[in-house]
Amino acid sequence: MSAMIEKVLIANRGEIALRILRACRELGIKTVAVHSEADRDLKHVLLADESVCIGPAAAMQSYLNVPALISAAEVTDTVAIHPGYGFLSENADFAERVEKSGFIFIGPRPETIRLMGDKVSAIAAMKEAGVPCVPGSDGPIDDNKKRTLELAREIGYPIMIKSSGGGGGRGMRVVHSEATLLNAIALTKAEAAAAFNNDMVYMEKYLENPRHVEFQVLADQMGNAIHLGERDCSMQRRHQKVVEEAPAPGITEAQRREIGERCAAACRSIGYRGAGTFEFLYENGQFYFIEMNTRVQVEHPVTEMVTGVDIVKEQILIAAGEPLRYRQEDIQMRGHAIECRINAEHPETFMPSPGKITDFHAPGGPGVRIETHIYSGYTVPCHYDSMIGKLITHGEDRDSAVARMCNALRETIIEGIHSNIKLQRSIMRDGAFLAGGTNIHYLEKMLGL
Ligand code: MV4
Repeated sequence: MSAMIEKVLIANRGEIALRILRACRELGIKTVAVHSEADRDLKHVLLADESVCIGPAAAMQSYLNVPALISAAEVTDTVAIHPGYGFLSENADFAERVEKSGFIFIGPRPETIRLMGDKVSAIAAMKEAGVPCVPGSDGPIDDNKKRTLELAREIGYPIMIKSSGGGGGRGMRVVHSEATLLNAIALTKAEAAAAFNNDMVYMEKYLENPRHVEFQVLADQMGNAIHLGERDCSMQRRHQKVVEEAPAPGITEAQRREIGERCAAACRSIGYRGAGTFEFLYENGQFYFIEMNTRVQVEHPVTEMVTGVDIVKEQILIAAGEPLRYRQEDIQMRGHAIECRINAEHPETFMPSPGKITDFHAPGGPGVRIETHIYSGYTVPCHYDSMIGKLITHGEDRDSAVARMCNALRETIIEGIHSNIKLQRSIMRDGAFLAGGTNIHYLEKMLGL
């Protein structure tokens, strides 16, 4: 048994900060909350053993302020820093600064974050490790225009141009024919240079109607790695996931074992550490790797509900140097889980709807889980993401998880601000959603966009 981490600094806010605080409490670890001037009333700040104000409301001056975070860790005698998701969670320079300052970064090694942050190097590493990828340029597009046109013809149109420094939907362009290819590459390169300070771009076959299916992995520091099955996150609008579920409808146990084992093997081959997610496009029964996320994800609870594994606790135990507590054969998927993201947003315009929550009533009952930091009287600040919580239900099968979600959404009362609860209720009653297996374009079509 390695020395347990005595104190964790939570370098995040909102529901995930509360989720991390709860995992620390279960492990008997002291917590330090850091918060901006706009976030003094966050629930996890009130619950933490210690709290430090790290700067003004603007994220650039608080949650993204590396010197302020390192100082907060120093003055509180912090042992480890949990970055949550968003903010600095996938910033290799931050992870490096954390480690160079003598703290444990609860996440992968900085070099791994850097490898996966660069999509060209991530795809090369995954292809080498035996993970199936999208047919494409297998590297950056160079100045050889003749070779580029040949390559595109071999891949076949439509083609997608992607920025190596992008990801998550930023810096990409679809090309339908040879006539517009070189111009599209030049435009994407110029945008990438401006947005990511990196003009490297690559090509992939454009998949027209895929689903977004992702695999959760855990890897310890002794070289053990397992997968926790997959999630379907196809229900999205403008690259913002709206509903997630586990398992993905229609995926067979054989496919899960095959792709999951390839992801776990890839983790072993690159010396991955911590929790991670392999993102795939799934079309016509085939999986195509597109990106890897090196953080805990918003939608991790659906995997927790079907596997019984506490992913955030495992992240902390792995960072403490513990060996994985599960072998692959210990992992069984039980039933079905669905997550509805709850956003403070206008139902028609999807514009953020910050303000004071005058009344809040949480749902409950068997198989109902809520992850939120809101309470009656809490004011949602305008400075951050509009997601204020997540409703997760679990049932013995998909229909029962959906039925529990319908009930939970009906019971939920949030007064004083607008929310997307009505939208979530309409998704839960939608025929195509109920049938399962809708693709990444479905929600936008359903909304008439
Ligand atoms: C693609 C694609 C189709 N073909 N790549 C968008 C986010 C980024 N992670 C990758 N994305 C896509 N890559 C190929 N070769 C379609 C998308 C895509 C998408 C992917 C997942 C979830 C939602 C999406 C919405 C639009 C486009």
